[in-house]
Order: sequence, then C-alpha cells, then structure tokens
Amino acid sequence: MSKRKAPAANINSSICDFLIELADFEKNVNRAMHKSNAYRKAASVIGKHPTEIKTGAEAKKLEGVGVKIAAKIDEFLTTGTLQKLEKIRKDDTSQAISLFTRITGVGPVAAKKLFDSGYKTLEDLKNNISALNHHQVIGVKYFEDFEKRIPRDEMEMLESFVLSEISAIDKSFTPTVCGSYRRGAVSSGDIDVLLTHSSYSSKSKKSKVLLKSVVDHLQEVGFVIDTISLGDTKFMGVCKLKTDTKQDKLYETFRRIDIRLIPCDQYHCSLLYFTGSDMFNKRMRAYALEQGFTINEYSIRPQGSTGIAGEPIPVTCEKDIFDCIGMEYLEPKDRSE
Ligand code: DCP
Ligand code: MG
Ligand code: MN
Repeated sequence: MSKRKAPAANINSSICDFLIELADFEKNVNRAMHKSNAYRKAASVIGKHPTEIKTGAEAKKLEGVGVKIAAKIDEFLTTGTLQKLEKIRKDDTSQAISLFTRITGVGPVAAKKLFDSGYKTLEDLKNNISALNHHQVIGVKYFEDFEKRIPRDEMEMLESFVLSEISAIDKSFTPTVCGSYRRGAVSSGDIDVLLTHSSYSSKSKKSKVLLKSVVDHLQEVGFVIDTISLGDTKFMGVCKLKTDTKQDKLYETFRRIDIRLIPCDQYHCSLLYFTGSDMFNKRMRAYALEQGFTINEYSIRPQGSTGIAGEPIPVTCEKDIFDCIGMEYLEPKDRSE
C-alpha cells in the first residue's frame, strides 16, 4: 500500500472560513441550499489549493468558483473583511436563527418558526419547552455538552465500554463503532454504533425486542441517560461514561449516541454507509450510478435499464462493494470526502 502524505496545512484557511460562514448563513437562515452548497464547494476546492490565493481572478480559475464568489474573495483580500458578513454578524434575527439550528432536532425551518413565535434566546426555549418536541427538548437540555467534541481517547473508552456491555448480553451481537471514529478522527461529534445479530437477517421477521434489549441493558447499567427516539432498528439517545476510578479520570459530559440494528446479510453495506463521511457516501453513490449500480445503506444492486434496481449483489466485505463498481478501495481514514 502506498503511504499517503499528511494533508498540507490549508494556506487559504481565512478564505475558507468566511465561505463556510456564508454557506451556513444561506442554509440555516435563508434556507437557500443551492447558494449554500456553492459556497461549500468553493471552500472545499480552495482548501485543497496548494498555493496562497492572492486575487479573486486567481480563485476563479478553480472549478466551483464563479464570478460572484471571486468578487467576494477580492473584497476580502483587499479590505480584510466582507460587508455582507459584517451585516449578518450584527443582525439579531440571523444570529438567533443560526443559534437555534445548532440544537439537535431543530432544522432551519423549525428555527425560523421558533423565532417567529417570539423566542430569541436559548433561555427563552428552556423556559418554554412546550413549544418544542421531545427531540428538541433533549437538544436544549444538553445544548452545551452536545457542542463539545469527543476526544479520541474518550471515544476509545466509550467503544470498549459499549462493546463489553453488549457482548455481556449476548455473544451473538456484533457491535462496531463507525462514523468519524472509524475514519480515525482525532475527535467525534457523537458515537455511532452499528449492531448486528447472527440470528437476524433481512429474511427473518423484524425484531421488536432485539434493539430494545440492548438499550434497556445500557440504561440499567447507568450508561444511557436519555432517549430521543427508539424504534425497531434505530436508537438515538444520550449517554455518559461513569467515572474511571482506575485512571482517575472524570467523565462529566453527556454525549449523543446512535445505535442502528442491521440484518447480518446487510452488514457490509451498512458499515460502508455508517462509516461515511456523508460527502464520501454521496460521491461513491454518484460514481456507482454512473457504473450502473445503486448503493444504499442496505445493499448494492444492479441498476437495470428500466430504472428498476435488481436483486442485491452478495458482498463479503466493504472492498467487494468498491470492486463491484470498479472504484479503487479506500481505507476508512481516506474516506473524508
Ligand atoms: N450519514 C450520511 N448522510 C447523512 C448523515 C449521515 O451518509 N446525511 C452517514 C455518514 C456518517 C455516518 O452516517 O459518517 C454517521 O453520521 P454522523 O452525523 O454521526 O457523522 P460523522 O460520524 O461522520 O461525524 P461526527 O464526528 O460529526 O459525528
Ligand atoms: Mg458521528
Ligand atoms: Mn451520528
């Protein structure tokens, strides 16, 4: 295997920062997804550019940077700031709506609704939880904790705890921590656990109790603290490690945990999906379609000329899925985009 060089430091990070701030504004406040994606795309291309960009015209040569973004880059490079951003940062409405979208369970539409109903601050929401659904109540309750990234060493402790507790229930469970952690990230936003059971396949009856038995156990041992939602195959909740007396380490922060129960014959496609990143998944799925295959979180299927997908293709590992569509295999750590 070829050794990959560590990614170079982003020499144009100040340009990327303002483009991402604009992307977030367009998405969260204006709900203008096209504009938001355009800013995000430009930020991604510029972030990979190896030399310092000194003019808008220079940026415009890159794919995904158009006239308007080039003009903003010129303004930023000559004045050191952007009028548009200065205005957004001073605008109370934009600031309140942006803040609300940081709450789990609150998207741009709900944020705008809450703002229009007269709520302007987190305090307002905490004092009026009847305006929120259950997911949003949890989001407000743990707002500060959920904003904190989970350092990798804590992710390792969380992984070993969850794995040993689940194997204590039933050795036939296979739990895998996916998401950014499996990609080797130095910190993660939450814990994503993929769960299969050898007796559970897509041909067997849906199990109402399998996932619940795991969640119940994790609750009984004091690890799962709150539930956002629990269905037959998907759990979203809140957890916290107990104090680690051996290492004299205190875990005080509540963390978001997702658990997905997957039929064992769909394990590899789910592992691929749940490992991400979301950008990588989009890219791989688009590539698969070009090659005549449909990939989703359950299966890979040939895409017939009629537009109807065929039967799932059996796979024995993630690499089989890459091979199937003729894409070079990428290790999880190389799947950030
Ligand atoms: N996923 C996806 N598309 C989405 C959301 C999720 O493909 N819209 C997949 C890829 C993600 C995985 O699910 O890697 C887990 O979702 P997370 O939101 O937990 O994302 P990450 O674990 O990658 O990042 P973070 O560290 O922020 O949790
Ligand atoms: Mg995650
Ligand atoms: Mn997640």
